[in-house]
Amino acid sequence: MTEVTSYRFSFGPWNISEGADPFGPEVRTPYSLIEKLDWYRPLGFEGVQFHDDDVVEGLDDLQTGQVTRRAQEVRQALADRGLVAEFVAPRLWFHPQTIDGGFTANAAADRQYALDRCLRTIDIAREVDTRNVVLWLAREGTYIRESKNARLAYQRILETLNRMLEYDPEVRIWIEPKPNEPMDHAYVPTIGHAIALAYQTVAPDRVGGLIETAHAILAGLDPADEMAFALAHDKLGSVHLNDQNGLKFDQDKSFGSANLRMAYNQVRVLEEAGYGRHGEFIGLDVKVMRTQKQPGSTAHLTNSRETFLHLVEKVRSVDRELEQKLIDARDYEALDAYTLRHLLGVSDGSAADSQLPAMAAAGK
Ligand code: XUL
Ligand code: MN
Repeated sequence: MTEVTSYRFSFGPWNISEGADPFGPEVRTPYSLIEKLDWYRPLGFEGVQFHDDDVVEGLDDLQTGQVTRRAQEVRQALADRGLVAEFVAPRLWFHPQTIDGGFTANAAADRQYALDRCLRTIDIAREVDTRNVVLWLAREGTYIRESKNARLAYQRILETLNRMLEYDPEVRIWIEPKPNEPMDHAYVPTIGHAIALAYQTVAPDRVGGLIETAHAILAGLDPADEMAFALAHDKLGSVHLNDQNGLKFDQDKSFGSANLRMAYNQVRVLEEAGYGRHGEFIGLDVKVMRTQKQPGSTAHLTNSRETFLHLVEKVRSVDRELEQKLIDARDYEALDAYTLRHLLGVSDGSAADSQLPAMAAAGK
């Protein structure tokens, strides 16, 4: 009998947000971290994704002992609620010393700040009981290419990865690629870049990727194929499922909201690869619409989770024999029509529902 994956879900506290955008202020009042943690289980989530300062607010101004104590409080708050920390990510884009980037900043002192901050992130991760650190390389890029030496930049990113891996022999690093925003052009724009870097490090087995749907679309790529590439290398640490309507600002729409078929294919790739069977999470990096009123602050999370689960059912109920027949007959038009009908729920999956498979079988 084939094993059935029982999926576990995660999100980050930043996914319950107040609606500020570059053109307007907050439209909802904030919830505390503890209020947010109280919601995870009732909403169907078990994993918490953190930025380092989600765990320890203002950590740059604190002594090591204070950071440790605060992280331990959060660890207890997770345990009290039956939650686990999935990963911690250094927020390397807010501090004045990250204006020109972190690992690739032109000033040596700024690069040192970024490395020190990442080592602190590792300490925090271990305190909240996870080995996983995510690197979204927000400002590792340029507004104008003449401002940095790109070859040197990649070497500096590699050097920092190595320093992190050496600092803690247990830590795992998942690079979250994104091609742009806030930078014009970012280094490490795709999972291919991330995995090439992983193989170059001193500990390739401990470096992988986290793929976000919207980021792949912004790179002009198919998120399902990006995930498949990482899975083929056994390097998909986690995912940030969401959606994105074309090439514009990073939208973090609810999963499936812009392109249901693309969402289906992401679920299909994950399900077919057995993703999730070793505890990997289905992470959702979604943002509620600015128009949503206070009580609807978490609707995007439950909606995305439900959409994912409905799509799992779609993947599991596909008529694989029919698909194979159509593939063998090279009748991809019929395969396309069958897929759409299946997603629309207007077919029970049998060939009798459509003339197209019959025509394919007859070689017409
Ligand atoms: C940015 C983004 C981040 C990372 C975590 O676009 O997706 O929230 O997921 O740092
Ligand atoms: Mn993300």
